[in-house]
Amino acid sequence: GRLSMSFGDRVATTSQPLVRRLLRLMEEKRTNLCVAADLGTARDVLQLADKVGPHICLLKTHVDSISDFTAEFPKQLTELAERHNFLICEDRKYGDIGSTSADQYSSGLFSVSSWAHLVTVHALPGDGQLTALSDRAAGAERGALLVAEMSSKGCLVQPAYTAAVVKMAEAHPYFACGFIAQSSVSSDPRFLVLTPGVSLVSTADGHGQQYSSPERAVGERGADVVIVGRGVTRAEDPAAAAREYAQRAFSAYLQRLK
Ligand code: 6AU
Repeated sequence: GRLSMSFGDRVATTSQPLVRRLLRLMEEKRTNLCVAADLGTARDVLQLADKVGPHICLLKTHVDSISDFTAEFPKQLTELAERHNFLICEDRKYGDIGSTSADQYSSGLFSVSSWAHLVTVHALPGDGQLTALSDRAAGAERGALLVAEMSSKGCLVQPAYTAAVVKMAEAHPYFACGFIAQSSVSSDPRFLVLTPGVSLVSTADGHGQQYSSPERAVGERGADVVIVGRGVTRAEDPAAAAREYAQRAFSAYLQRLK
């Protein structure tokens, strides 16, 4: 299953182009780190992306938190992604009826479908969102990560919900690329499991976030990719911090293969 296979060997198990691309990239670049670039201005996000770019497989944005967003921002971010060889995930957590989510995805100020390889989606409303978003992707290499579990204290998700989210992904493998989760929710090698709530400096943030280490996330809980925000963005040297998280997460992955 997923946990005992290398990223490279998993490429052949799926025809989803984006999953194939990301697995290859992770294998070749030897990184399974996603940095959550949660900063308030376009310049700060772009500067961070340039610094951490060499160490990451994926950069995650919350584009609606950027105070000075213009269409220039995704253009420049895409250039950095190409230069440093990483993919982009907009963490929008869509959670409405398919028609509404699809409009939010493909139009409005942010026009997310035109630049984000991946987006996060809450499965709660049912699978109409996946078909609607996928339609709007209009043939581009696009995909979704389904939120199967959350890192926050008091999260209402129950095991039966998580199991249903996994079933939904299994029914939509052309667009569902994997999960945001805290445990090994699926052993299917086609799906990526990404785990947020990873930090080497904090255990909580005072607003419900709960942290564990990269070793714990990858080795014990079965993450493929660790997502690190403030552990990197608030470090004195974000590039050095990203390098350290990447090395530790990738070592834990190699250890898992033994
Ligand atoms: O490392 P942090 O706490 O600074 O940032 C964690 C990042 C944030 C959250 O919006 C996101 O990960 N996140 C998610 C995602 C990725 O969907 C789910 C979750 O359960 N917990 C979580 O923190 O950008």
